[in-house]
Amino acid sequence: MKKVGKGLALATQTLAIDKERLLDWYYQIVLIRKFENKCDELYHQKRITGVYLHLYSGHEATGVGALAALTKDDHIITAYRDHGLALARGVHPNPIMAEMMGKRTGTSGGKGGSMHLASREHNFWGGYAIVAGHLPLAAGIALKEKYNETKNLVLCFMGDGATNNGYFHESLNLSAVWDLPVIWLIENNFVGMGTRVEDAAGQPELVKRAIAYGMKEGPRVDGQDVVAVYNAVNEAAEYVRKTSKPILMESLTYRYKGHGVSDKQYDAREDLKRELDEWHEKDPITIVRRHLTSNFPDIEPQLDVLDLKADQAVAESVEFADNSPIPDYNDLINNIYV
Ligand SMILES: Cc1ncc(C[n+]2csc(CCOP(=O)(O)OP(=O)(O)O)c2C)c(N)n1
Repeated sequence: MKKVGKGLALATQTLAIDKERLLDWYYQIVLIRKFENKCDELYHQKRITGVYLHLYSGHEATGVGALAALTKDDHIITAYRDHGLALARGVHPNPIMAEMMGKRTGTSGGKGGSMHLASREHNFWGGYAIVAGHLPLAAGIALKEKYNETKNLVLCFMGDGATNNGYFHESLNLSAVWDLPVIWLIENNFVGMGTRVEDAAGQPELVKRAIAYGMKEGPRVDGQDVVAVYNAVNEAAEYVRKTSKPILMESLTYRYKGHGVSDKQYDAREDLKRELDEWHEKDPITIVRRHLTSNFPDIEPQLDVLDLKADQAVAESVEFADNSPIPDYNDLINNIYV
């Protein structure tokens, strides 16, 4: 498996043959960034409501690179930082924005909101607010695929904070005992709410936990570089499909907007401001742009067009959500099992 840095050598070869793909990744990363910025704005205008709004800004390369390595029959499940992954999976921005604004046309009819995006037709199973609560579900979906003798796998994203929850132990252990086809992907942004990884984990190199479960230890990949992430997840997926065994891997990334958009840590702490500035220098957009401009010298105008296209998609999603009805009483009592 490739570690941070090494992936880039291979990445450059991939680039030369796949300009269109790289352009598509650029568009997706920019779309997620712009979508999240708009959500931030709408939240502060109280047009998106709810206790929290967790943005994927900063993590975009991890989501886009990882999902590009899957087939449409594979499954994705994640925690509450889920908007970017829904977009990267190809869910249309309109129903995502409508869900954010609690509208009937949203992915969950407006009843899930920001933390519970899901789309059955995309095998995108959410969107969970209970830290690590989705890990047993990932194992269950993988068990179903194994039982049906398919080659489909489950890609389960989680934050570093999830690795200290009992569900993590139970799910990873069982997946190793039962040889379940899961990629357990830790998005390590180095902090869970306000707790640093090194203050919460005896082994801060989280991927090493795999050893305890007799599971393959995957790479710690540079999560800011879409190509490195794609290559690493692609390789992990090949391993899982070939062996029907799980793998644990880690993507090193950073959340730009704090835990949620009301998080004021960055206003109060100079050290965090410096840390944030350092991560901005390794921004996913800068890196993917660099891949493109260094390989294709005349590409800039095409990137400008994609920027504009992303602006339009976001504006259209807000218009769609604004013009959508709110759920009515029947929607409220629908899908309730007694
Ligand atoms: C079981 C449980 N415990 C505590 C919380 C409160 N909580 C919400 S998010 C969070 C931090 C999780 O951090 P991490 O998994 O690293 O994800 P990140 O926010 O960094 O993406 C905590 C403790 C919760 N939602 N569920």
